[in-house]
Amino acid sequence: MRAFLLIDIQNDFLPGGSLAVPDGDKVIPLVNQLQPGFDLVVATQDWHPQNHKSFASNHTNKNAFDVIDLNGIQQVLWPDHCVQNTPGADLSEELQTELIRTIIRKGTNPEIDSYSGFYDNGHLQTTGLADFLREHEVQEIYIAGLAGDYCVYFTAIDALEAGFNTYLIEDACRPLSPENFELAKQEIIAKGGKIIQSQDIITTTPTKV
Ligand code: VGL
Ligand code: ZN
Repeated sequence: MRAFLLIDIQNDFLPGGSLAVPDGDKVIPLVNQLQPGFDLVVATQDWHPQNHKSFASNHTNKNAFDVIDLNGIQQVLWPDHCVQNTPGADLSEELQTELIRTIIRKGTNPEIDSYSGFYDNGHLQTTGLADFLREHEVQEIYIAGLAGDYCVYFTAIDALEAGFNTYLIEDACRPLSPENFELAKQEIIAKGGKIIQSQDIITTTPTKV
């Protein structure tokens, strides 16, 4: 079975949001078009309490994008984003949701960030996503969404480590930093993942002769 993971397609990561990914909205028509081609569609949702320690606002004398040590793990400090039950945390209204089987919420523990859809950044706690996918006999995972160099990247690495055949749909992702996304893609390839384009999986109807 082939699963499609839609990573954090939420208002705060879209143009006008508090942690907007450049051209983040461009992925939406593509992922909408791709969804019916999969056996299972799962979405993730960054879902932080207001006191989350990945927010610069919860530290004194720190700015957004500073890097700190948070409980032994390097942590980039972000602007407040995807606060639980706020419009910024909602999935985009442009995103088709009828085919989404389940939504994995992550980043709820204020003491640790959670980029991957599978685990927090310390790999201390699972979200249950790997078990859910295995229960549905998923072997192939296709990943798209935001941000390409953070949550998409960490989800892909964990998918590979969990033993799934992993495909990153490059044109259905957008990164915060193109340079970091290049490095991320190289690491995904080095770990056995594949970088593909949406064209590679859209099954085109044969044209009439
Ligand atoms: C993300 C930074 C902080 C992401 C989430 O979805 O890539 N990035 N929280
Ligand atoms: Zn976050």
